[in-house]
Amino acid sequence: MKKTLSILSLLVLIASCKTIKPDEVTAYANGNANPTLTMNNPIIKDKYTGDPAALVYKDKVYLYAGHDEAPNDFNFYKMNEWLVYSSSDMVHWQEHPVPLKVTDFTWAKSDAWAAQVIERNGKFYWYVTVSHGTINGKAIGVGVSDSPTGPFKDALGKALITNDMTTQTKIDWDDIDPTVIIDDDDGQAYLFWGNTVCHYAKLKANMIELDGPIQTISLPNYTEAPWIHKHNNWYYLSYAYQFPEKIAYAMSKSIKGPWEYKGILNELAGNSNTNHQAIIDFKGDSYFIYHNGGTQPNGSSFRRSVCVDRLYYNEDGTMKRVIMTSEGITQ
Ligand code: FUB
Repeated sequence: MKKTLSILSLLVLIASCKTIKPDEVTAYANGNANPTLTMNNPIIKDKYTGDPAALVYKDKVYLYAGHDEAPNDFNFYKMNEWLVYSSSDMVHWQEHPVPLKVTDFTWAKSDAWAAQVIERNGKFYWYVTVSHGTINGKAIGVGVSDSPTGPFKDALGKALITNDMTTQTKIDWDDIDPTVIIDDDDGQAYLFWGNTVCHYAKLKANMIELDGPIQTISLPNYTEAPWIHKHNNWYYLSYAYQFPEKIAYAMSKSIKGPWEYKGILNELAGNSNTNHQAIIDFKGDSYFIYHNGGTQPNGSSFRRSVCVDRLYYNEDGTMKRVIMTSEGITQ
């Protein structure tokens, strides 16, 4: 009798159990009554995108990225053009027509690598990495437009930076990854760039000529992808650290340094040996924009996807370690 009761209780228990699908298990486990999870990362789901840079202009954010076009069986970068998206809320992104390609620079031969756009006096300057057609190595060119969404054209008709202008390292891909800032203290513009060596130089007010010598900054385990930004009177120089890359950063009270190393800001990004960050403030919040290789099933170091997460500062101006999420920015 006792045995029959136990079997009956077991049958009642099984009958009352709801079948929960894996997604729902995750949602319920997070205390979320709604089984539909919002996955806003990556923010662009129909194309592979890498090397994000962002510009806050008026009441929008413009996101610029390289288009990763490598076929699934090709294990290196295949990048011919840059893309632009805009958003008013960091959640919804609008794609604009392709604004710039390597072929817009007649002196360049390939490789739409990392780039950044800045506005000055109503014009938009896009500093881009490409491979030079006749001078061995990577080079930096400048595109210009009257609109943040382009179309952009070559502002100079030649490269701004070529490999033969920097001699600290023998590699021919050290002149990549430009980042640019106009110091709001005095209006002086600066260009930072480099792989292995972090270079910087002043730019003239016309934004298409250097204004003085190329200088270097020593940073621990510097690899590439510098991003220069200012927040509450501190200058921040974040960069890709080691390889595979984490993102680390240094701070200074002057754009000319000295730079004080502050540690790791972001850990390795999933399934990508690069991480490439952009950092902005927008409508009172701070954001960390980066790429990973997390798109399934073919995402990788050469088929990357741009993601956004929140960035937080401590009282002393240091930045808290970024927490990369699948949810991304939800409101
Ligand atoms: O996208 C090509 C290169 O990969 C970039 O220039 C680097 O920063 C790394 O993200």
